[in-house]
Amino acid sequence: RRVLRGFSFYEYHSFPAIQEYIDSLAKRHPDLVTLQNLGTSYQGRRMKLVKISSDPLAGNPIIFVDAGIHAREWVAPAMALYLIHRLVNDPDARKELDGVDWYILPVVNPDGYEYTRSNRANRLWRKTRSKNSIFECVGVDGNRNYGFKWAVSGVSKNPCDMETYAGPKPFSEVETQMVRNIMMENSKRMKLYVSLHSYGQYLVYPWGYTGEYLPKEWKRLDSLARMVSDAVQRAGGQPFKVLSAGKWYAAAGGSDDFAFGAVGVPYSYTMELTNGYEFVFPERLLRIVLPQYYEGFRTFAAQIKKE
Ligand code: ING
Ligand code: ZN
Repeated sequence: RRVLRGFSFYEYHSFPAIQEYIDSLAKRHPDLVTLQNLGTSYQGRRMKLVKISSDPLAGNPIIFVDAGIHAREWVAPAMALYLIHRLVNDPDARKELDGVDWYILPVVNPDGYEYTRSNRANRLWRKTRSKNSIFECVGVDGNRNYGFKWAVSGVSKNPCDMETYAGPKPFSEVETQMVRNIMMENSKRMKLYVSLHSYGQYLVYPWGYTGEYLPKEWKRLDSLARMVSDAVQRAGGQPFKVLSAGKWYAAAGGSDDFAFGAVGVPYSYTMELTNGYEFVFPERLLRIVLPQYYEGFRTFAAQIKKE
């Protein structure tokens, strides 16, 4: 109880504090919130998938949201937590909950996240914290590590690259394996996947691995994204730039391409939150932008229900 009351959504929290909040929330709302243990990160942090459902036996369509695959993009986990909070605590959220199950993984890369919190010199770390068996260098770019068109474009093969090292093989990282397993185990019901990143205010859809062509379903991907962008704008936020990821810059091994191309999730996006502050988005502005983005998620839910 004390944890729930004291928790502010307009601050950046440590991974243990986030876990404590989630545990308390599930205890407080056992009818609505269940946690699925996913195992541990490379460094041994326990990871849990938050499932929010008003009718878990109904076989509702699933909206899967993850955040924090990139360590330094702190606004993404903050958004995921805020989304959880609104869905559970907002009486108005009945509309978003009836007929849709929400699966939310707020911090995909907790080892990297804690590393960026450990001191200022590490604030801009992006990758995981796994050790390469041959080289001294640490970490893999989780969003180049998924097993669809792995490493065909926009990646580094050098483990010492700080940004886009794709890993020694697809799904080399235990954290991307967890996300893959969530998708595969729920592939029939999963209708929408959103991966939260920062920055730039982009809402991009497959393909990421190429800018040469689009999936044949690109129009429905594009039009849902524009509806979401409009909703955020109506709430006072900046509109998203909507296009395919690969037309922005081609990069293979991303989670949204895997969800769409390998798992068959019909709507799959990467959402790049915030504009103008790069990776260090000021805490004091969270109370402005998170409610604006929430309106975008309401639109996602409303449209997925219509499908
Ligand atoms: N941007 C994404 C990245 O992983 C992206 C952009 C999305 C690339 C989807 C490929 C596929 O580089 C950030 N900010 O991480
Ligand atoms: Zn990112």
